[in-house]
Amino acid sequence: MPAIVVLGAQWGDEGKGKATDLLTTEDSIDFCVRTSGGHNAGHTIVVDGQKFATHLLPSGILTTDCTSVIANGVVVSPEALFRELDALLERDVAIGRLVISSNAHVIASYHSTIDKVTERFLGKNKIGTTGRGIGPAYADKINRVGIRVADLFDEAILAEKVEAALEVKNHLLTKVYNRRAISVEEVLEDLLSYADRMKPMVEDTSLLLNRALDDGRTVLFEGAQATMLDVDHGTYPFVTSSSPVAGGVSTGSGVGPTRLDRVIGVIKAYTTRVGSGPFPTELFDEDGEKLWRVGGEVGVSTGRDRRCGWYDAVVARYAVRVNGLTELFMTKLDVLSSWERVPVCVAYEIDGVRHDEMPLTQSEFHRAEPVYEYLDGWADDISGCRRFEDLPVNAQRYVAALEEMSGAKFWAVGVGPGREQTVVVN
Ligand code: 2SA
Ligand code: GDP
Ligand code: MG
Repeated sequence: MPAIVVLGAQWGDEGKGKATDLLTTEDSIDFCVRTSGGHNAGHTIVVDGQKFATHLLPSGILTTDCTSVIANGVVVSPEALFRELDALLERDVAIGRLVISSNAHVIASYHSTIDKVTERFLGKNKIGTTGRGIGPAYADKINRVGIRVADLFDEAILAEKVEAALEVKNHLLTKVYNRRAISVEEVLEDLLSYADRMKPMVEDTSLLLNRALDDGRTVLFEGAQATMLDVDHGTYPFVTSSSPVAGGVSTGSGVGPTRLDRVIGVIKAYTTRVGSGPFPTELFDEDGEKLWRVGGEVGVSTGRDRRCGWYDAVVARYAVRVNGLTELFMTKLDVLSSWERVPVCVAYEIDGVRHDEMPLTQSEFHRAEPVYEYLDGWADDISGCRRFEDLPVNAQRYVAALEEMSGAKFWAVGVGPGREQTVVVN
């Protein structure tokens, strides 16, 4: 299977890093590609008990014979890029080759300033962004005042673009937000300081990846954020500013949709969400506290607590549909050990009407009440299980029931954070 997509089927932090890492080690992946988002992502990988977190870098960076690609759909903060690379090098980890698209957009310091200022201005209506400048950088891209990686290597063009980008921003910052203006010279100096180190990494990544596929190489597209955070298909406006769905892989990489062979959705055995926005199965009781505690549900990039709730099969079916998922990878089944009965949301009730699919409008979704089915739980610790048959019968039934409700086959189930703590289902 030459082109594989791994993406988030819920609100992020499903364990995409682990799924990618597993594929990278098992199937000898030649290229590991990020196609959307930026250093707002936080992917955790545990190898031989050692914990790694990647943010902007593809998880494949930890596999030496895999080329990691930051494709055109990503927004790149050069500062965050080198901070992350240097942190890995300081740990003496052997890393693979890194290639960056010349068309990827750049996050400059003013993007994160504007991100934070806007959130503060919104007050209780804030999105709960990661404050990394993601939204403002994508807004500039769409407004056609963005800076691309290629611009870093032409000082005159860069100066022109930074000046144009800051014209309106400085007006807003000084006149509306009561902040000091950002200096063009300071931004230029900062961006140019990364140019020499970045230049050898820059290529036409669409050409690179299409040629790789022509040659029968295996390419893994690693998702960041998730379906329900997608700017089109997610819980708008409580979303990120990119397209983490399968469609975004093509626009974000310049690899056409007909070339994608497997589209794997990563999904937790329950649900979590960071930031604001609707979340029908969210728990505010001791079950929610227990999921948070046992699951260790804290953001990898910002350290924010994740909101926790039960599995939502309506969200799962939606993710299967909008991404055309060929299979699902369920993580964190081990976290559910010890509940007598595990509720699973099979539909919503909105204004007294049952909805088996996502409602038409966001206002209805805000009012959605979960309709639960209760599945029998299991008490045994399953983190040592390595074959599906080794799981307690009720855990096997839980997986089978979720498979049936969600509308896609489970390829594998995670029973712990470690690379080896995985049970292949079929
Ligand atoms: P942004 O910063 O503009 O992308 O924020 C917009 C919304 O997208 C959500 N978002 C995320 N949700 C879960 N995980 C994310 N990454 C980190 C991680 C989270 C962290 O993987 O652990 O460390 O806090 C992520 N990135 C963006 C965000 O919460 C907003 O709802
Ligand atoms: P990502 O953003 O989708 O890559 O996910 P994160 O790394 O932000 O969050 C997933 C968390 O779950 C990480 O701490 C992983 O180590 C952990 N994890 C992944 N799979 C499993 C699993 O099957 N069981 C347990 N207990 N933890 C897991
Ligand atoms: Mg994450």
